[in-house]
Amino acid sequence: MATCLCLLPLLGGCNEMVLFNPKGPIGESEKYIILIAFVLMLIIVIPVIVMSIVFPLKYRESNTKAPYEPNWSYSRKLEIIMWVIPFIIVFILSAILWRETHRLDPYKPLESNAKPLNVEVVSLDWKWLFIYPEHNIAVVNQFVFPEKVPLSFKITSDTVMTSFFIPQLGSQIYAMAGMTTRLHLMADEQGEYTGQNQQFSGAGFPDMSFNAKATSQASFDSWVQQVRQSPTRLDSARFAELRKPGVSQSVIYYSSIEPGLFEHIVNQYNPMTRGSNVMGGAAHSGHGN
Ligand SMILES: [Cu+2]
Repeated sequence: MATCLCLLPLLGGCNEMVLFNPKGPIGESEKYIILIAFVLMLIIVIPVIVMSIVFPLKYRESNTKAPYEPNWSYSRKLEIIMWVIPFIIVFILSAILWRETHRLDPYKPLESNAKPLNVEVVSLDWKWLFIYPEHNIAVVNQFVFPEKVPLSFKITSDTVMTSFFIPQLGSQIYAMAGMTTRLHLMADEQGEYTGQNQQFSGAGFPDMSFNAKATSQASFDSWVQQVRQSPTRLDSARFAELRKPGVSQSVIYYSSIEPGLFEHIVNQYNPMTRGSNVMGGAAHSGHGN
């Protein structure tokens, strides 16, 4: 219990308590879970702290006024308190966690009247690639999206296992080679939020963060047009270059992408589909597979 208390301020990261400043419905619900678990645990923690100070003081050898009962061994009343209260707390915590875990299932689409934005995320050494399949564009280390629109992520890794996390939007999820994980988030307001890798992945790990920018729908549309002006197309040769280990100091825009790129990245790790050759032979020269 004491450990939980000590860790609580750390949950928000180094400087700001970002988990307590959520900007979307998922993050908001998760803040509520942290707080209610914290308060429920205080029901045990506070009396224990008080008793561990009061008991030694009151029953010290020099205090002759305190009752001295060397043969005392059992109290039904105390046993009931010591078992029933923790039982009730564990029961309430379990019920809340059961309900919220299912309600906040990262694979479950969010309820909204707005049409979701599909985003494919690829974790690389040591940068994040964001593919917007509906817009046929891709961006490295920057994730721009409209506010109040549900985000439907498909996430994979083209390197070791990493963890995709935008703390102010909530719910981190692992990115794994050869697999696709899903995540659904939404931002309730415009703003710039930090996105990061939460799982150590080698030398460039500290630089593996990105800017997640929630804008108005109009700003998003003009941003898409801006990305389309980029002279660079993400074809298989460029992707082979991009996936080489290294930190990307700047944001990279790709005006168009090789069709089926995300599926190809996932499938290259699957022995059954590795030969399917979605992108053509050129890609494989860069993969070493
Ligand atoms: Cu390949």
